[in-house]
Amino acid sequence: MPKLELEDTIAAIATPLGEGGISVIRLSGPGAFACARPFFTAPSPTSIEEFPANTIHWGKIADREGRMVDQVLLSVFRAPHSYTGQDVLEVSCHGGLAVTKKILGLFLANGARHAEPGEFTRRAFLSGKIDLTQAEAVLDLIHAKSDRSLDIAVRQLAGQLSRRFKALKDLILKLLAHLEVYVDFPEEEPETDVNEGMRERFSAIEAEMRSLLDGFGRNQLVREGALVTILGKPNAGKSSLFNALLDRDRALVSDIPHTTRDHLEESLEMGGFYVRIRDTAGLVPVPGHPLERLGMEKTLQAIAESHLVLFLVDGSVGLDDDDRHVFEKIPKEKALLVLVNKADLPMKLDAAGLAALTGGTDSIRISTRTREGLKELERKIAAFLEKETGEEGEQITKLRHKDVLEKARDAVRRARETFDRKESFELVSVDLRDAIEAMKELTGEIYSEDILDVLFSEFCIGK
Ligand SMILES: Nc1nc2c(ncn2[C@@H]2O[C@H](COP(=O)(O)OP(=O)(O)O)[C@@H](O)[C@H]2O)c(=O)[nH]1
Ligand SMILES: [Mg+2]
Repeated sequence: MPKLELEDTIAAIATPLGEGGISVIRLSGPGAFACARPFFTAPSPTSIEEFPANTIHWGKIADREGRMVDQVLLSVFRAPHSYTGQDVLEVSCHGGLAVTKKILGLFLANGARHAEPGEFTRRAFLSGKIDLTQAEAVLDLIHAKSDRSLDIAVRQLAGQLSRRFKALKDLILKLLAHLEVYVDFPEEEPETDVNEGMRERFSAIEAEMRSLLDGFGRNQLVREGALVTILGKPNAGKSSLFNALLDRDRALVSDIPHTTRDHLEESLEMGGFYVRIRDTAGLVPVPGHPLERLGMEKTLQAIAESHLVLFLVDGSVGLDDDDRHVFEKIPKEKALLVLVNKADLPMKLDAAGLAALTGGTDSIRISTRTREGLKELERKIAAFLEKETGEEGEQITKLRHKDVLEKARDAVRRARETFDRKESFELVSVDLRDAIEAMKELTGEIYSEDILDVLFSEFCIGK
């Protein structure tokens, strides 16, 4: 049934719509060459249908009436050696809106259908060029906002995560094969060491599933960004720090307390990580203005959501009850960095008092004015994220992976429990087969149209 989807020829603009150096219009399908032929002329007399695979040709695109549209480069790919696994043509024209749309229009008027979002990648999947986790990696690669995310997407696209899934599936298959020997010969009572061997296989499978599932939260941190919140009493310099980290004047800074009412959030890259940094309204024991109270509620919410809190104190004044009040609002288990700001001014802060308040947490001296200590702060934030996300192996990246893997895990658990109760191996193998089915869903060996529709609807047109 899905093969039908591959029978027509699709076309789309593959570059962002707007003005730029070049734009690319992509054609894929059995009719790609026939579709472009009437419009493209090259200086050589060869017809485009004879152009060899993996070649690029300079030429002109003209409409049916022979009016020149643009000078272009035509890239030629032939099935199965193309992105989609089909015949593919890519026209690189000058990057203007009118010219790009005009060329697409010519193709659409000559038999091509406008591609759906992600349809080129969907075809790559349907023709077996990539599996489902690799298709998902294409999207992650496009959306990657930091070196870290990019790295994960590239490895997943290269098939590393799929290999880990396949290895896990093989472990389950082997266990099943082992069991079935005894299903076929029920009179053979397994020896104790055989039982022991099977128990070990169960543990290995369950451990691998746990490890994959554990990676999900860490990976989310890498992809969606770590939330880092700046906290401190009014006038500590939170907004100044926010601006200094962003390297621009994003938040209003003034020596009037409570200048910041709402919290602001901006993202930046720090040590290869995608970080969402938040400036907050100062917390005071007794809010004066109603807006102040609202601002503080938002600050409390920001603390709860944060992965890391930057507790900022003003070193040019002594530690006071306002600082203590702010510190009390930080839950004990929150990851924390203590910053002493305004290091460019004479220090009045009592270091021992600060250490007593923060339970001996090391502090970093900074000045948002001279930028002293900011590099060290960025290093510390990156080191924290390094530790949180871990370096090891491939990780699952999608909610879909997590859901399907949990389904497989539950099936394996049921199988193991049946096995432990010494019930018939036939019952054990029923659950193991369910686990294998779930593993096949993970890589897309089995899939439904609905799953593909959801996955590819997130893509842009032309990808
Ligand atoms: N000397 C000095 N003044 C600073 C520094 N950081 C902030 N300030 C000043 O402290 C005041 C309060 O800053 P602001 O960022 O609005 O504080 P917030 O209320 O915590 O957001 C402003 O007048 C800033 O110019 C610093 O590192 N050194
Ligand atoms: Mg502020």
